[in-house]
Amino acid sequence: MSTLDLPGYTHVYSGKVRDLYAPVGPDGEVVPDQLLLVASNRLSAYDWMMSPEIPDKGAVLTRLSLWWFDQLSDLVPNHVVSTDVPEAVAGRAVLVRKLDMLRVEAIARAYLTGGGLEEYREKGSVSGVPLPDGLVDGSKLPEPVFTPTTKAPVGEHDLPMSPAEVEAELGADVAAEVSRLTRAILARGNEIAADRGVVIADTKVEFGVSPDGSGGLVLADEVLTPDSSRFWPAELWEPGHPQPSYDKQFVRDWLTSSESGWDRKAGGPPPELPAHVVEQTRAKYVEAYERLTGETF
Ligand code: PZK
Repeated sequence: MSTLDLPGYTHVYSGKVRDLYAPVGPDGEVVPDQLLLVASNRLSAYDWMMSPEIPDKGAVLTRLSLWWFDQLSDLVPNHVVSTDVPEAVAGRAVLVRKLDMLRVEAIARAYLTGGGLEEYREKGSVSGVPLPDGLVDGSKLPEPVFTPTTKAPVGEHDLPMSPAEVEAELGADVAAEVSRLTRAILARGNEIAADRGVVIADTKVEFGVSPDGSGGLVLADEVLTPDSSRFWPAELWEPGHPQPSYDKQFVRDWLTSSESGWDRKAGGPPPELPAHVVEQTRAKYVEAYERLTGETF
């Protein structure tokens, strides 16, 4: 993975699709209260990193996240400090307040699919919330449900957390606030997206608190992007079967078609994406941005 040489910053950590850098002060000391969050153009599908990268993906996600932080600012404060960042990452990086991150993946679901659907089929409930009979893949839930998971290390999969486990980790008061805010963020997201032809099935958000212990929860990371959420084109929403993913569908469809020649079950890496798949995927990210914000990318 390419760690960039950014003037005034030192690399601290890389995830699958994002990189963290720490600012370095004039004395050469790391600035302790800020981080540079860089969104890459990397894309993963079926747990593999694709090659080549998707041009502009990092910039689309960064701009979308910044736009959502504004839309949500009356609900929750956020970690954004500045978008004045080094030239090499202009448009796809944000300087943020360094927080103590909660050790819980805060997920809310407004529609039933994926792991939530499996749990519903087994138990008739999701994360302890009883649901009506007769729901199918893609059904809209009566209201958003909080379905937290653990934060697994890179390469491992997150596991569902029970309400008791979340309370043990965060305390009852913070746990209740994380649940309330996560559901409110998804509800607000869907109020806005509904007018613009996008369904936000579910989303994962991350909260932190100031290291000095002052103040309440702060919304961090990226928010309501195609990487942190399931976006569905509203005109194609039809409960009863898996919905096409807004962003990765061209990649998944090509990888599983005879054209790619890839045998997913054989365990080997996927082939290079052809230019037309890269371009169609870029176009879907841009379309999601433009539909939601009403702005040209
Ligand atoms: C923080 N991540 C996610 C994983 C990345 C980013 N404001 C903050 N303060 C402290 N830590 C984080 C944040 C934020 N946002 C975010 N991990 C820690 C993450 C992998 C790569 F670039």
